[in-house]
Amino acid sequence: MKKALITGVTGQDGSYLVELLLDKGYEVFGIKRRSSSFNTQRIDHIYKDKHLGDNNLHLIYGDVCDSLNISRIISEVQPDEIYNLAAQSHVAVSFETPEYTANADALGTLRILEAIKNSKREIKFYQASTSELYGGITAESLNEESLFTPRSPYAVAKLYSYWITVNYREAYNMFACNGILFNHESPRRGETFVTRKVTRGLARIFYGLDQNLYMGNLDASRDWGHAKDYVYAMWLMLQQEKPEDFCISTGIKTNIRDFIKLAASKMGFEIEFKGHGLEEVGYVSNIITNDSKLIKGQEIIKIDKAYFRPLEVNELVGDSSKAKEKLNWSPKISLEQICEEMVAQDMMIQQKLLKD
Ligand code: NAP
Ligand code: F7E
Repeated sequence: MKKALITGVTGQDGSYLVELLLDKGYEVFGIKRRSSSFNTQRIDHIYKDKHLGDNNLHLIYGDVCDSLNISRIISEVQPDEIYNLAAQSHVAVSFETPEYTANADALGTLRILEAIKNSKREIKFYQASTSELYGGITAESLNEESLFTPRSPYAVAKLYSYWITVNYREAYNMFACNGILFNHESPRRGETFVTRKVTRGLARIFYGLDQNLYMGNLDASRDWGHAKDYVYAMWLMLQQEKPEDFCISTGIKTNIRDFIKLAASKMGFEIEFKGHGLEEVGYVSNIITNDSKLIKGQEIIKIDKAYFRPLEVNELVGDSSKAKEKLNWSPKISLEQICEEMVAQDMMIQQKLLKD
């Protein structure tokens, strides 16, 4: 039985990766942070109480900012594969907490690579690199050869991790890969990332729990895929003959305004936008469903400059030809399906809150 160690196991991607690896017969060890409140909601459905029966998922307390802890876990677990997903992953938050972001997102990776090197074992390593590395580049589609021009403390920290992964691969002949993943979403996405903020926020307005949803830059565009498809690409990268870096994306870009319209349509109403800049509003232009508290003409989307970033990445769209050719990977789940799944879950959660 292969052993995998996942940092960031309590996050969106960690939870899907655990499901995939257990399904493939792995014994999985997940590093979770000590927290004063429960932080395992995304994996509670998988994690069984050890006292209740067999269990191939083990959770260990740890933090990528603590090198002694990371070295001890790696030497005790002796994994075949390590997936480094732990990060302060919010771009806007990285402007507020740049030092912590660098510690976790840059030095965290170094700590793991050093522990692998010192273990003298052949451990395959996956690094969660990101399309944010491209930052300011405007290109039709970005691939493994495109320039990196990071535009946030998050992206700069991830740039260090990208290169230190390449460096350990070349210097110490380690099996270490970067997955340069474009945005990927799901019902398990954190509530402050834009897609989930929209599906959750519109569901609350739909049921009359909130009146408005305040947003930032609606002109930005992203290339959104499903987290489930993307964790499969992570696993594929570590099953290759030789370690390489891969871009993972859908090749389709959508702007924030259009995602809002799509989410509304999945709830049974339509939104139009009027006005410009901070004065722009999104209003209910048509209501198809009978179940909502919405009123035609109601102005529900407003702009708050607090959600603008000191530097924006205006658009990102990827080219995954290499992954298609070498990994035989392509995305299976469309943005329509992702949005539908997210909307269904958020409507259910908000409706339940209303009843409680
Ligand atoms: P996420 O939901 O924010 O999960 C991040 C995980 O990292 C959480 O489990 C979090 O623990 C953990 N973590 C944070 N700081 C830590 C620390 N110091 N030590 C140990 N664990 C720590 O992120 P995600 O969307 O699953 O993304 C997974 C990885 O891929 C991240 O590295 C992210 O930067 C990268 N990435 C994401 C995307 C995307 O679109 N989702 C695209 C490209 C790259 P808590 O639960 O305790 O907070
Ligand atoms: O923003 C704009 C915002 O926070 C997307 C992380 O997983 O993907 C993610 O980073 C866009 C940006 O994701 C709001 O300005 C407008 O242009 O959902 P996001 P992100 O910054 O692209 C990459 C690949 C990662 O690696 C990261 O870890 O949406 N936007 N209004 C807004 N964004 C937020 N969050 N909130 C708003 O109100």
